[in-house]
Amino acid sequence: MPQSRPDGSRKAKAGDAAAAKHRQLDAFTQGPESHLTTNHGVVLADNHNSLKAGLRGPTLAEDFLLREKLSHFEHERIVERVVNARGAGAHGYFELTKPLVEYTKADFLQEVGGRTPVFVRFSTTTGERGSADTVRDLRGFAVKFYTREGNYDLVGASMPVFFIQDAMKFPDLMHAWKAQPHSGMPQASSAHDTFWDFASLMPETTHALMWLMSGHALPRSWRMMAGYGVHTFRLVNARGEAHYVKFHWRPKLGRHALALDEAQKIAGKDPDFHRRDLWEAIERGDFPEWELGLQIIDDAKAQSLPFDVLDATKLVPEEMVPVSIVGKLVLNRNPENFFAESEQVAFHPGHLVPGIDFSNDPLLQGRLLSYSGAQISRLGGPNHHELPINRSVCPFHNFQRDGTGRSAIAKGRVSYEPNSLATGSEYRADGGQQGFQSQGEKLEADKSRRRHARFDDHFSQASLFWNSQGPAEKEHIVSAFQFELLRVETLAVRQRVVDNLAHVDARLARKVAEPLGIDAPDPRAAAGRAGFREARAKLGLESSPSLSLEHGANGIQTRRVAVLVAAGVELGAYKAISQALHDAGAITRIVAACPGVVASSSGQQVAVDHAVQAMPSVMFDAVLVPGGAASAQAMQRSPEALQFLLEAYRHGKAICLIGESAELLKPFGIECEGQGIVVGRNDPTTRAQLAQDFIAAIAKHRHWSRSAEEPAPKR
Ligand code: HDE
Repeated sequence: MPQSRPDGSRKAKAGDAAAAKHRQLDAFTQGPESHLTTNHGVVLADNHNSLKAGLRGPTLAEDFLLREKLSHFEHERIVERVVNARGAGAHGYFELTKPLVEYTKADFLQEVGGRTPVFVRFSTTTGERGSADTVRDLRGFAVKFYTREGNYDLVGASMPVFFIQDAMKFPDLMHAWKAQPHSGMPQASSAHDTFWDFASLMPETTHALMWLMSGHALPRSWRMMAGYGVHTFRLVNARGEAHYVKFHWRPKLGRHALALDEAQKIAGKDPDFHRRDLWEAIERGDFPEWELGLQIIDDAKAQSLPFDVLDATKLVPEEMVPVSIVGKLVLNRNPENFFAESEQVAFHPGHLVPGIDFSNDPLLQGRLLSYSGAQISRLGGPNHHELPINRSVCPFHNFQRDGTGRSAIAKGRVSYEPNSLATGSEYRADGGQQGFQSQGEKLEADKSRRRHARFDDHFSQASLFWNSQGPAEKEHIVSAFQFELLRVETLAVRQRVVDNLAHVDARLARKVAEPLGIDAPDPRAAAGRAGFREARAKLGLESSPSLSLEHGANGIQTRRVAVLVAAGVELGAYKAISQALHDAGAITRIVAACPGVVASSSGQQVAVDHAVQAMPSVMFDAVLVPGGAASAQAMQRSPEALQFLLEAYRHGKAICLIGESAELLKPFGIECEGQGIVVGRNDPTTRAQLAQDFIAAIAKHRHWSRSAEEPAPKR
């Protein structure tokens, strides 16, 4: 494997920088060759037969070729991440659209149009490496910026708040959330006793629980998921002035959720749903994009907020501090190798560059102490910064030395500082202006293991979140709590959860409690338990619209539309609508009972993209059923086709029924007009309108107002 030389330069123009990481990685890539060798370059004469004593005799211990191959195989797994094990990543760039000179001296945030190469890894939090993508979970959204001043990692998440306030509780939270230690179950799920036992005894989790029980925890795609820095960080400008900052990633395609039933079915049909979606979008050239938004908060503003900006269980409502858009993130290149890149990438909230600093958030402070250890046990030693995916694009130099996996060959006899025998340079720059400067802060305090009283409010923002949800979102949250708590066997745990919820909203708590076989929620019982705090901040806000997924409209770009056909399908209207869908950026796929071709009503051969069984409705965002008497009749007789349609209906998807196919849902008592169902005739004069109506229905993403009950045939 060739050794790379860091080819990024501190002097390179900002616009050139995006290519620097690609060039660096390319120096390490290895394509297939015409012959095989050992790991030491010796050509293999035979890669099929081990060395044996005679044709039928035992294998000889001297077979070093077999030994090398088996030994490498035995060791080719590494420890998975203790959390966020399940994930995948992609390369891209960050481009600044608004200069931030006033707030930060970070080089990559100075020049508008400047591009910085990035690697982004998305993950679930709790599941193991082989678990499914679409489970209900908080997701990781980790961005490594390869800046000219070194690597900067923004190791964020898909929700703006976390479950706990202090790092001391993180191992407990994760132990309670992950599989139970005695049985190793359940996988990638919060729906079990230990999670809710812990959560119910820690009322500070309540706000994050509301997010976890909402559609925010079931993203349709990573490309349609927001990201947040979660903690409050600090930007520091060249004059040494600091502002608090909150980071937001806003997906260009909007934020969209799956239905719970759909997410669960996808987990079985295609556990790789999210990573496949990202991979395929990038391969198609539909490069996912997010805006970077900042909430910049000066000290006085921070003091005036009715909560503490150092508390990671709180967000800063946009009504209090607006989000200003300063850049965009584009992912445009899939990794060459999953293991070398997505698995070996090593993030750390302490990877900072001059101009960005952390805050005293006690959860973030704990993270600073944690990530290196995880990387060392995962990647086998202290030299993981030398792995190609982790290398900075600017040179690195210090006198650290040796250790497992060291690949740099440091020249000379000096590995200490100060010294006069290396270059003769004076490395001491005490108090100098170069390099990373920790933000000065006057601290005079007694050591203590207590929390500030401003951390005591556990419910006001949970109520704000609840009040900001639309009716369908509220139903989602209620049924999510019910689903999870019905799986909790210990009734006392169920009771504690609803008692806590009574401090969020009395109706929410009552609704959740209905099927649980417990007493009515009792806020006073919650108030009597350890961990409960009386404090409740006055937010002065009834609701905050941006907390709802219904907030903001987006087009139908990259939405997957199934075109359900059978022999005798009428193509006229279909062709016009399909063209309109493509023009709006959607992707259509012909789905039929069997692979191959289907003959249309005019005898045309229609190529089938997928058989119904291989590509169920949960793989699509909408369904179009063209007309044709024979086609509609065939579907009426096909349980698979009807199941496809009914499932799409139940998951709230836009459905367009043309001509005779308009009859398909009627036997199930489904009103075939409105609520995302568009019905039209096979009539050339109405096709354009039909297409527009269907597009508008898809753009709404889901029509949650439909009954969630399983439609059944009506007699
Ligand atoms: Fe992490 N976290 N975390 N975390 N975290 C890890 O680092 C940890 C926290 C997050 O794609 C680990 O390399 C502690 C909050 C992401 O590779 C580990 C605490 C948030 C990723 C670790 C937190 C995160 C990790 C596991 C509380 C949202 C995956 C292996 C003090 C902002 C990054 C590893 C990737 C990974 C520790 C809290 C996000 C064990 C101790 C809050 C996205 O070091």
